[in-house]
Amino acid sequence: MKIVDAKVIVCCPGRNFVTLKILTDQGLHGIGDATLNGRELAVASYLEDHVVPCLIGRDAHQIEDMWQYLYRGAYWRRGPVTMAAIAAVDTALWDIKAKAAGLPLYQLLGGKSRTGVMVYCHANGRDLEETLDSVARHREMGYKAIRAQSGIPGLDAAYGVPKGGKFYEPATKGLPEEYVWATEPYLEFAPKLFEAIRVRFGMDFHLLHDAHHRLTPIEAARLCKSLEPYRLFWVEDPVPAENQDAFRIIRQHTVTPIAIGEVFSSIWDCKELIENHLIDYIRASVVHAGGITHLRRIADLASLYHVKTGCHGATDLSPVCMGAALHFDIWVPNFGVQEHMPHLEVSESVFPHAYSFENGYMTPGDVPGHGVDIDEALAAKYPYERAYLPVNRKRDGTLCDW
Ligand code: KDG
Ligand code: MG
Repeated sequence: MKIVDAKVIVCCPGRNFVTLKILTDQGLHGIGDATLNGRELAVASYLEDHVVPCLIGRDAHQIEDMWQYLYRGAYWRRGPVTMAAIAAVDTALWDIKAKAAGLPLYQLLGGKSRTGVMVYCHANGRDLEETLDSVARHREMGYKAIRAQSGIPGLDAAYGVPKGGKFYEPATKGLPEEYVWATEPYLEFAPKLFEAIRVRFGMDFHLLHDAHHRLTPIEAARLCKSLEPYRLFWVEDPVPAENQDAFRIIRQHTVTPIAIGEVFSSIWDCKELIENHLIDYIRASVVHAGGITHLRRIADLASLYHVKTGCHGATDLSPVCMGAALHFDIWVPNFGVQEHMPHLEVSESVFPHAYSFENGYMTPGDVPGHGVDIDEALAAKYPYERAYLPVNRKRDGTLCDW
């Protein structure tokens, strides 16, 4: 089955998405997500200018060879732009292969290991009371796992908290917004938040929290230790992951499970963390870690060390990524949890999909392929709009991690 065309579709139905559509001589097409939040056009150009010309005429069934060709053949390996582009090709080819077989994608991976994919939602509020209300609402919706983020007394902005009662969306249109961050009030407030949640709602559901790369190792150790009584499912991204020895310090102080990896683009980013038992969950995603082919390799390594998966699933990962992730999740033996941040209705209308949510679990659906498509005519009505993630400064103006 030959690839006859491939196009890169950039659209902004509520937020920016980059989608690769591969067409074959047998009339089948497949799509893959290539969205890199705030740097979308870099991946679009990488695909359009450098990858698409190499795809035409090649056999759409040769997924592994194509992956190696794009990874090794580039010479310049890894990195978020390259790996998102490879991921898009890989996801589209898995979609095509599954459609050709007349099977849902998870069947090609080895079938279902579970009946549903436990997903965690985002409960958030501008203060403790609003966050408690949000936890209550999400429990009523059936979620078994809830990530809680709250506004912090003394700070105007905190990660994961929407502004003006709107839906939380990290990127904003125009140039990057600048926020002020201080670690001290956060470390004081976080245990109070989780104590209040456990006192009001009890212990029989999973609680998660994202520190979003903002702490030093010893601060992260303090946070995780202070949260131990509230039995978190995980604390995510306690420190940035460039210096991975930092995780040893956290481990020496606490038994709170650690999750990391949404910014990772390959197995080499997490190899040492996994092999040294420094993390409990790996958050690499289909779109940012080289597609199904590479994510499967990461999960297999992780399984040797009791590390489970917890794929990133914020709204900047398109419904195409969500669909592919759910096929991966329902198969992967060492599954932990999947992040679920529902897309805006307008985004969903551009990407019709077969996946669904019920009572805390999601399922990928049973249509051939990964079950997500793109309505190109509708997508064309929402052209790209420049948008960036925010940046953070300390109170004295020093730039720090967002
Ligand atoms: O583009 C960045 C977002 O995907 C990220 O900030 C979301 O940290 C995030 C999460 O855990 O979903
Ligand atoms: Mg995160």
